[in-house]
Amino acid sequence: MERLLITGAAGQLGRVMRKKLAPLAKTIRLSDRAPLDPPAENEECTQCDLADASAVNELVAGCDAIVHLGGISVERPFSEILDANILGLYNLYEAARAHHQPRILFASTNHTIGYYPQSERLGPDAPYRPDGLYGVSKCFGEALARMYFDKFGQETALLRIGSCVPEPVNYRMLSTWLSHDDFVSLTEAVFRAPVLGCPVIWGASANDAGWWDNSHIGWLGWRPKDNAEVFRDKLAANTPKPQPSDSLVRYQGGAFVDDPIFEE
Ligand code: NAI
Ligand code: 15L
Repeated sequence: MERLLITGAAGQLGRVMRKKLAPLAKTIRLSDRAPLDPPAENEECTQCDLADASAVNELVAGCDAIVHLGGISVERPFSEILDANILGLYNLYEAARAHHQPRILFASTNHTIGYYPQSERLGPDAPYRPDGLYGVSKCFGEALARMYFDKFGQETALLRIGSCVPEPVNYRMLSTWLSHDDFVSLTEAVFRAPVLGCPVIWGASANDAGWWDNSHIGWLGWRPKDNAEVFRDKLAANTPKPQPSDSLVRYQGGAFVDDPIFEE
C-alpha cells in the first residue's frame, strides 16, 4: 500500500499499532485529537477531531486504507460519544466516499453484544445486545458501514474487538483476549484479501475459553496464533476468583453492564 491512515493513533492500541503496522504501507498517516509523538521518516501526523468534517475530509485524501481506531472507547456521557462515534463515523465514511473508497478496518467492540450471558456461543448474525451507550454507538457504526457497502460498495471489516491488551488481566479476558500480534495478522489479512465485502469479524485470539464463532470468515485466511489459556495459572495466582453473581463472569460485556448512563 502507498498510504495507510491510522486514526486514534495516540490511544492505547494506536500507539502499539503505529509501529507494528508500519510494514504495511510506504507511508503511515497518523491522526488523533490528542497530541501525537513526532513523526518518524515513514510517518505523517495530523491532529484533528473526528467531529470536524472538513478536517476529516483532508485527512482521508490520498489514503488507500484506513484502520479506524479513533473514538470514545468506554462508557462516557452521550455528547462525547455523539461527537466521536456517531458524527465522527459519518464524517469518515463521507470522506471515504469522496476519496475513492479506501478499504476500512473499523474497530467495533464486543460491547455491541455485551448483555449476552457468557454461556452462549455467538455467530456473526446474533442480534445486538449492547451494554451501554458506547456499545450502541458501535452498533450505529456497524450499521453505517453496512449501508455504505450496500449503497456504494465501500468495503469495511467490522472488527468486534474483545480485549486487545498485552495480556489478560481478569478471568473474562481468558475468553475475550486478542493479542497484539493476532490483531496485526488480522489487519494484514483484511487488506490483503482481493475482495472483502463488509463482514463482522470477532476480534479474539484462538482462546480455549472463547465464545465467538469466526467460521464464516474462513475465506479470509486469518489464523490467530495466540491463546489466553497460557496466562490462566498466572492469573489464578494473582487474581481473586469472582463470585458467580459478578457481571465480570456473567455477561460477555463483563463489568460494562454495570456502568450507569453518565450525566452530561
Ligand atoms: P483509546 O481510548 O486508548 O484510544 C482512542 C483514541 O481516540 C484516543 O487517543 C482519543 O484521543 C481518540 N479520540 C477520541 N475521540 C476523538 C475524536 N472526537 N476525534 C479524534 N480522536 C478521538 O482506545 P483503544 O483501547 O486504543 O481502542 C482503540 C479502538 O478500538 C477504539 O475505537 C475502541 O472502541 C476499540 N476497541 C478497543 C478494545 C481494546 O481492547 N483496546 C476493545 C474493543 C474495541
Ligand atoms: C472495549 O470496547 C474497550 O475499548 C476496552 O477498553 C476494553 O475494556 C474492552 O472493550 C473489553 O471489553 O475488555
